Amino acid sequence: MRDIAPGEAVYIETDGTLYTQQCAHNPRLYPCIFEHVYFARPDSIMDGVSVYKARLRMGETLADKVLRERPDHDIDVVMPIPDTSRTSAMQMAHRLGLKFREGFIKNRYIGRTFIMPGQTMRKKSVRQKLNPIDLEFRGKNVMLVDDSIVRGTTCKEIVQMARDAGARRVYFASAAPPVRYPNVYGIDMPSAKELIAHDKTVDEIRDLIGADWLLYQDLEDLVTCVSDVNDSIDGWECSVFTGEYVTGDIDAAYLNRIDEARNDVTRSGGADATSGDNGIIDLHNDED
Ligand code: PIN
Repeated sequence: MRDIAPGEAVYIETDGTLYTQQCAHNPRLYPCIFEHVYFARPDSIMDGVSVYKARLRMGETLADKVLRERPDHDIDVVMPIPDTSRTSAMQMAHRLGLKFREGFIKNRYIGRTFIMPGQTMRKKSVRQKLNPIDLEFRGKNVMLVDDSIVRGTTCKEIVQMARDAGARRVYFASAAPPVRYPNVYGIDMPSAKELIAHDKTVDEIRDLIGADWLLYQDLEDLVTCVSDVNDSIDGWECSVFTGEYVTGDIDAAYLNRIDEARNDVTRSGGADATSGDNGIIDLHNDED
């Protein structure tokens, strides 16, 4: 019906009665940029910005970065890692004048992996979730495109799957910049230590995921992809990329607390697990 204003609370009773109230003094509109990267549905329009269009632009800016970094690149084919990155990958291929191919097919009956506690479970479920079409890989230099790299476990497995399927070189592009800091505004992301990019350079991450070339979207470009549509947007909440928290009330002690609550040991109920409600909102974002 409409966007919720910054600082506005909305409460709906079970009988459908709706209450809204502005709760903040001097609210500023700083929408979460990660919604556009991954969480939002592509058919959403948030604060006047189309998620689909933003993702198309992310593909264009990635293509431009390819041409900046390697004007003589040898990419044969651009491939999305389904589902979110499909829009960006398609536009990236188009801009580069390359073939767009669906090399990985998703098993619709397995859920998302990155909110699943425990690395072993996560690793196993990638191969259950995605199946390669070998003939699209054999002897080719493939540019795989994903919306983001968070823990890096899935990406690593996918790069290996592409090699096993016969790819000559495996390149990897992320439509988002390196995710280096935790989200504290409601997205249940891993603790900082579990983020592959937390204290790593791009070259180190490339080696860890086993790719021949790793290309990250520049933050400046990502911001361009969602800008110039709505003048009332004061800025974008980009803390997972920058570590700058717009509310200005996030200190080291707070980050340590969520780090404790979010690590895999705690979540799987291991020795250090805290019992009861840890205040984290789980986000189950399955599309099917
Ligand atoms: C999955 C979208 N997307 C894929 C979520 C994997 C990070 N992961 C974030 C990439 S889908 S990892 O399209 O919605 O199915 O970096 O943690 O390995």
